[in-house]
Amino acid sequence: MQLTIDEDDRIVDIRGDKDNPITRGYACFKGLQAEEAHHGASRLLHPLKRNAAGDFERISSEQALDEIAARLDTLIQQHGPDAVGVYFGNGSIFNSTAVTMQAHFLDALGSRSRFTSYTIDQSAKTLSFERLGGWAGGNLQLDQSDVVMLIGTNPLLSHGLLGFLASDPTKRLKEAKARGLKLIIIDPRKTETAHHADLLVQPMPGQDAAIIAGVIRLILDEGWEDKAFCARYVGAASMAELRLALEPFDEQSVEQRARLASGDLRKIAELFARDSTQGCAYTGTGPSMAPHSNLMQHMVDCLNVVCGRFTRPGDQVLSVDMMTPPREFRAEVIPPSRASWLAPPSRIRGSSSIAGEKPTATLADEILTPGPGQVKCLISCGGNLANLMPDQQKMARAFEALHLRISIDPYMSNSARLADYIIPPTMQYERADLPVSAYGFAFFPESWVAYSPALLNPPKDSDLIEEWYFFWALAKRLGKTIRFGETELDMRVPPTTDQLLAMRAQHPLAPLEEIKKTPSGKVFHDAGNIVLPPRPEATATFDVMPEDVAQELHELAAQASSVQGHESNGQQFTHLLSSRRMRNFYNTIGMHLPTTRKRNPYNPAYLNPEDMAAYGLENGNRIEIVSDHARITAIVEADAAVRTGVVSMAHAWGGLPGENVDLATHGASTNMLISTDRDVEPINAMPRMSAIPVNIVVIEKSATPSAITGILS
Ligand SMILES: Nc1nc2c(c(=O)[nH]1)N[C@H]1C(S)=C(S)[C@@H](COP(=O)(O)OP(=O)(O)OC[C@H]3O[C@@H](n4cnc5c(=O)[nH]c(N)nc54)[C@H](O)[C@@H]3O)O[C@H]1N2
Ligand SMILES: Nc1nc2c(c(=O)[nH]1)N[C@H]1C(S)=C(S)[C@@H](COP(=O)(O)OP(=O)(O)OC[C@H]3O[C@@H](n4cnc5c(=O)[nH]c(N)nc54)[C@H](O)[C@@H]3O)O[C@H]1N2
Ligand SMILES: [Mo]
Repeated sequence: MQLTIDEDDRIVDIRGDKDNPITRGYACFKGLQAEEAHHGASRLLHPLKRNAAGDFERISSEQALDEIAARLDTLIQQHGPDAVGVYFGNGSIFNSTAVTMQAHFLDALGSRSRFTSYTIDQSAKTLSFERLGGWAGGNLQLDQSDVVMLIGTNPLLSHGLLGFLASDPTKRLKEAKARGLKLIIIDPRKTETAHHADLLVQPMPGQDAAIIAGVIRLILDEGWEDKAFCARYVGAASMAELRLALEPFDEQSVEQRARLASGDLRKIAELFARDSTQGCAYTGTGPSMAPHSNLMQHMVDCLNVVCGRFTRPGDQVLSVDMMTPPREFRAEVIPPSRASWLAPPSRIRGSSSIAGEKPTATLADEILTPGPGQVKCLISCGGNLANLMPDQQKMARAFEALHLRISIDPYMSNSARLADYIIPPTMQYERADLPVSAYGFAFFPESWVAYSPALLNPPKDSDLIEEWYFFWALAKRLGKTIRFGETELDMRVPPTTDQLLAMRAQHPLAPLEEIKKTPSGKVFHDAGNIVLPPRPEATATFDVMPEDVAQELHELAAQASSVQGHESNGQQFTHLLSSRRMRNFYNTIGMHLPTTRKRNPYNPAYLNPEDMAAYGLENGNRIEIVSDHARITAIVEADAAVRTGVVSMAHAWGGLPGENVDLATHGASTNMLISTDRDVEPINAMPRMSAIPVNIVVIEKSATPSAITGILS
């Protein structure tokens, strides 16, 4: 970004940086709100502590740290280190010093109570990688693809297809289409991205595992798979097991259960496998939040395997993570590790830990369930689980049960409102940073890295700390030593942010001093990565149909849905509620900015006009949405892009459970409708957050919607 800053350290203009090779000057609406985000009246500028009367009063940050450390010390002595839990959410997940420090803080304490937004997002991807195996040759980029299939992701709005269509997505997609790229979209809603599709298929949500199973079956029956790749990297016996398990997923029964038009499945298989040679299928949050998400991801990854959609020896790896040490890219299978299956089961519903993290959907139960490991203190950094956690009612009880609640947040979020201490941090342009990086994953379409310096001083008379400092300063007070990556930190004198960033910059071509030389960031074309042939000893193959996957497919086939309605826990429902995101917010980020809120005062329940008519509804009318768990009131809006039978509605709205907030200015929370006790996936405990069976109860019909349209215009 390019900022114009006045002499009072205030942003007066902000725009995309045309010299940045990744964004090429593109910036989204949310990023352009930085002026209000940094200088607006809703920002918290001092730490707050809840007093005996239950009100917040100011406290200095060092005093707050002293008091919190004393409370933690007692809790750890009484209950052990697992009593201290951290939830690390989206407000902080891209802060490269904080994300590392919080993890090493928990290491230093010896606490296993680590939770992040990842496990309530798309952890199915990790599980599928562990069951099926992965590819050591690096990812195909858009420029290397002649087809792309997007299943339940809307990157032109969400920028959520990381590493692929995240930065400047619309132009990148248009350029690829002009080159001849074919785009297939599977989504119950004709999304912004779907306007560019060559083939759009609009099934009921929650049917993707069956749809892709059917597509693979068709491909195998027609012989459109990559036979040489399958022979070398899967094996004949495994291919036969795969085909056998797919037997129930014939075209007709899949199209019927997903409510697709006859011939849709064949069109997908033809365009993806028969008429194209390179390019993958990708998934997003839609299907990863619907039932059978782990199976769904396995089937999608399996589709890419049987079609051999991977880099080959001699191909260039266009995107390398320039913050992690270099590695070789080889045309080999990374064998299935089953790490999450082998990890000791959690005490909650036998779920596992995923990459060392406990599933976030089990956090409320980890707080409410007595016994060893019970979480008594929750440090929430950049998270807002009072809104974002499915089964919001249970999460509210969990907040109440906690002995100590800390929110590191620049705003009075619903979670911060429940805290004992609120610690507001310095924000984006007040601290130095590097791009997001996680080992082995390239988040950008090219081998790019950039350093962004602290450009603003924090507001005058404020008392703000950097997020990493909170964790370092607590560890120091508790007498613990933090290892930051490979480096043991001096616990007497705090490091500088730049020192920490230098420790994060681990690629020999891109040490921090080198990165700093190019303010818009640098693409390392000389990272020199050509995919190498496999080593002779690398004989691992993809495990396309392990026993548990076959069993899950078998169970899925047995659940052929009735054409009439949707059954859930013994009750019948007419519609399925489908997840989606809103353009101007990032979950609850942006909710505290009055100009953004004025544009979107609430989250509508979008219905197809045919469904609206069937219920006699007009825009602005109120309905009740009833699930097998709870009921919420929502305001309807017609959207022809949504298929019939579906309610498409964003999460992250509404007040706290029991609070009587005005629907027209606060919206409604879909997380009230979701149970985390049942209908959860094994291993990662993902709740049913999309394809939720619901009924619609009209409570206000064709009333004049003037009050509401008034706000909208
Ligand atoms: N503007 C904006 N951008 C965001 C966010 C935001 O809140 N607002 N959130 C950020 C976050 S946290 C994330 S994880 C990413 C997510 O990025 P995406 O995964 O791209 O998220 P969505 O835009 O919600 O797209 C999900 C799509 O799935 C569809 N869908 C719902 N259920 C199903 C289903 O069962 N099957 C299929 N096939 N489709 C289904 C929905 O109609 C929707 O179009 O976006 C990030 N970016
Ligand atoms: N029903 C339903 N539930 C969902 C989802 C869904 O699609 N449907 N999506 C899920 C997904 S994909 C995700 S990722 C989670 C997200 O869940 P969370 O990460 O808990 O939610 P966010 O709203 O992104 O929380 C961001 C918080 O960070 C604060 N913040 C903003 N800037 C900063 C900063 O610079 N520093 C700090 N410390 N804080 C900051 C904001 O004020 C806000 O309170 O929600 C999940 N929950
Ligand atoms: Mo997310």
